[in-house]
Amino acid sequence: MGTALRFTRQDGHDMTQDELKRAVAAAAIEEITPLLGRDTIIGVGTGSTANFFVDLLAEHKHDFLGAVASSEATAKRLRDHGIDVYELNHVGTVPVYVDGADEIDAHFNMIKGGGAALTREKIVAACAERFVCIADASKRVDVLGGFPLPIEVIPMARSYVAREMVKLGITPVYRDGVVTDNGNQILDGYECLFEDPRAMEQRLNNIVGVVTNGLFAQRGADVLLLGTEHGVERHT
Ligand code: ABF
Repeated sequence: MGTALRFTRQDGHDMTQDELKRAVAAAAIEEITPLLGRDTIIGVGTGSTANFFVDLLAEHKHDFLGAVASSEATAKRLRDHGIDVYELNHVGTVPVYVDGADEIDAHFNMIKGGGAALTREKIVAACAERFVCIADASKRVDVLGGFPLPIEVIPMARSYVAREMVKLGITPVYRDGVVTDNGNQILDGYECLFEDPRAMEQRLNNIVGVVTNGLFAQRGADVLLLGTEHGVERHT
């Protein structure tokens, strides 16, 4: 069910994508505020939408203990704001993980990893009691696959994984020059729509040499805060 929260631009102009991202980030702050406390450690994602969230979160930094980050870039941004960053192994579970997506469907399955942080994103998501996805309306799709599917691979397995992707009907393209925070490489999968993302996520996981694929279906989002020109819609 969706409910529209506040916020429309009054001057008659269409909102920019950045304004939509900032709006959903602000809505995410409202969403997590009841969870904040002296001992609370929250999970924080990666990307430009997550960056807006981090910047707004900084205004509340005295209301919670710290954060677990899904990338080195986010860890740095958090620290630059004076927010303590904890290692996930020392934390266990987090009550909430807030992150963006490249695409999200009506069942809250997502494609993530355009920023190459998919593995750590999937790990933090797995340890989160609640996943809050923040996205502007351009990310909402009927079927996943318009955005190329990122797959993190062990470098020596890159060609093998690429051949296995072709067998599954996915066209692989090596993201040249990108090294993930884990020292691995990225193949982007084109020309395939994912009618059954959960099954495909499993199939891709079974390819030797795949570290993580960017389908987030087995553990999708629990809440979607979607920025539209009419306001932020909250979907659960
Ligand atoms: C992360 O940031 C990724 O999973 C996804 O690739 C990306 C979305 O980026 P942005 O918020 O910049 O559109 O959430």
